[in-house]
Amino acid sequence: MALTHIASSSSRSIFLKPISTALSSTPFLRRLISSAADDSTTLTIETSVPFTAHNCDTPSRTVETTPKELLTLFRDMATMRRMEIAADSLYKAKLIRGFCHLYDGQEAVALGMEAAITKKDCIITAYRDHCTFLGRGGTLLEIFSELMGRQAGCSNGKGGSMHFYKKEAGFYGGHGIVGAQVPLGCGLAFAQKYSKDENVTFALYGDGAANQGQLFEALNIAALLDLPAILVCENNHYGMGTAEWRAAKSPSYYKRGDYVPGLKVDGMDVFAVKQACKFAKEHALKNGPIILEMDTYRYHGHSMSDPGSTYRTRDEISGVRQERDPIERIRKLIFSHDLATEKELKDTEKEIRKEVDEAIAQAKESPVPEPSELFTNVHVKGFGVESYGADRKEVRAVLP
Ligand SMILES: Cc1ncc(C[n+]2csc(CCOP(=O)(O)OP(=O)(O)O)c2C)c(N)n1
Ligand SMILES: [Mg+2]
Repeated sequence: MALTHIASSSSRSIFLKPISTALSSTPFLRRLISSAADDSTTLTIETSVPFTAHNCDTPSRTVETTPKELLTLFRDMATMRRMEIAADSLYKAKLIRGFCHLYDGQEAVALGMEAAITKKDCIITAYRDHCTFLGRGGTLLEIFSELMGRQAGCSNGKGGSMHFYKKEAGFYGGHGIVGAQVPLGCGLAFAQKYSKDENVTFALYGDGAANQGQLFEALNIAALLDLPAILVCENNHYGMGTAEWRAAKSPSYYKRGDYVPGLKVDGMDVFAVKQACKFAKEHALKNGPIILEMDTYRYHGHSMSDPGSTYRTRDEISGVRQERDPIERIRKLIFSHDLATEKELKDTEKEIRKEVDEAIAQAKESPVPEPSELFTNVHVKGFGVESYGADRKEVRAVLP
């Protein structure tokens, strides 16, 4: 790995920025400002492994970053990790009910993508959506409130774990039907192309969803119309308890678009993800759709009802933690560039834990939705002709 030398520790000036405005800067963080390299210092990092391409060039393995970005990525990733661990505990305490799918292990995908794009680009994903929402600027309070079904949640406590949205930041959910978000994402890309706004849509789906027919139908139309659609297959190697090799004749998901180019990316390396997403955005604006296969891993079971250890070995899970963990990779980079000490990063993690606990306490104060809310946001009352009555023979028309 090629790592550049940076300025001496006496000139360090780093501020570990919180992931969202919800996280306040604290005295401890101000102490971290005191470290090396101003923002203009450029660090050159090489991605963990080369990219593998299908019908396109490969992006360079050399990625530029700054001390500030490295430290911010550490903080943001550690926040995501802590948030998901806390959600696990809240679920076990029965404060979160229903479906709940955690993202720990996959954080580098959400953050690397975010680092390459703007909030005018759109993201749409499946039900494993907590960290994507945080990456788009959502707050811990909105997340924990939504998870616990409280009014302060991002969907007013009516959506729950699988239905997070932040339309003003280009986040279109949060979808429970496997694969359904991909055609919707292509629709968003259609709107972007139609309005000539030079933005793209990232539609994320899993290795299980990759075998669905609707994905290929949407891809065909997207390719015919050269839509700026980037299909991101988060290959965590399992669809519920089914290993990829049992479900897919070809698990080379980056090649599955046939006539659509694709890239295989180390999804545990946030800089590889960033580089690939930058490359894909440029490609999509010029040429139309592209597939990115992110090689990643989920530490938790599929959802909270799955212990996650019956269809894979504990050694496999601990092996990934030891060899490929996205947070540990950044921690090592920070040390090798002398940007923070072990203690400073540990203290940052402690501080994050406190922020998460405070958000949970605040979320618990938020009331559950009013009973009358049961009947809102279900259907939009539309215009048109409606038939009603026992035999549906009576007709009523509502004109605009
Ligand atoms: C149309 C449809 N079929 C089945 C399910 C049940 N189901 C939920 S998640 C899932 C597995 C999806 O795996 P993958 O696409 O790899 O995503 P991951 O959970 O690994 O992120 C299945 C079969 C569903 N929600 N929708
Ligand atoms: Mg999967």
